[in-house]
Amino acid sequence: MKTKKVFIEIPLVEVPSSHPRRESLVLREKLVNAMIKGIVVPHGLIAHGRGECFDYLLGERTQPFAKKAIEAAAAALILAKNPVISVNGNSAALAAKHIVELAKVVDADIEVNLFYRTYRREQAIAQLLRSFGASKVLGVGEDADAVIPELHSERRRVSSRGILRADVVLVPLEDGDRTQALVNMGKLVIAIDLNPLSRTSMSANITIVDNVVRAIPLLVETARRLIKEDNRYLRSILRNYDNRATLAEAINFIAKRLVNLSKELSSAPRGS
Ligand code: PTJ
Repeated sequence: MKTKKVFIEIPLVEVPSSHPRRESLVLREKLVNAMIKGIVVPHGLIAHGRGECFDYLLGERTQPFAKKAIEAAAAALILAKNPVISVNGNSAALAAKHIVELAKVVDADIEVNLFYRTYRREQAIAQLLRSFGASKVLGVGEDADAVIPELHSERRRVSSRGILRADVVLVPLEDGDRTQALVNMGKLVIAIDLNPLSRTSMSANITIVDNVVRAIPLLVETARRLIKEDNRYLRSILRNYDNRATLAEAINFIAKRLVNLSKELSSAPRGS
């Protein structure tokens, strides 16, 4: 991929502890810092802004439909023969520590897979994951030796030891094309996407409509709990899971929340 070097002056700010939107601003700073380190691309900041908007609509909480999807996702990852967690710039910047933890709990491989792929970014992301204890990171350099059929973006390049042979793939912050291509290859795809209307959300087998910063730690906790259960119970969780119903619940939640908020506003006394 051709690259362009630019000089951008980025003011570094300390988010005040009293700021009412502190958590959200801290996440922005994390992403900007990760961009300075070459982990996140500028396009990733735009993607985050889209996510922020949906997170606002979801009340910035893990809602019951997301908890249900997290339970199904944990069951699928535990039951999988070759589970792989696909990592891009944004998910590494926001959740590297918990991605490594999850990989250990469910015995999954971690693979770097980038839309805007450069060797330098692959290495920076792998290095970050290693700093949190990842012993093996696939998809870096020559290791991305295979290709996903039907795909034209850089996301098509995968490891034959990882995503190519995986039966279950977790894709936090993904694009719709690759999700569909992975599903077409017969893999069970788990997506984490704040937008229940995105093509990724619609194409995945299990969609966790939540922020990766909340969903991945909860996935770790849920996997730790479910790993003690027998396979029959785990398979029954998967059998009873309906992704279309989950997405419908998420959309319904947003719709109802907006109606309720507008009712509250119109019934409040003027000037309040
Ligand atoms: O690191 P790279 O090169 O692989 O590039 C990654 C980006 C994110 C730039 C690339 O995948 C991209 O362009 O993504 P999109 O198509 O903008 O999609 C991002 C989706 O993730 C949107 O549907 C957002 O709502 C959602 N999203 C953004 N931030 C979060 C999120 N979902 C969960 N948690 C978030 N923090």
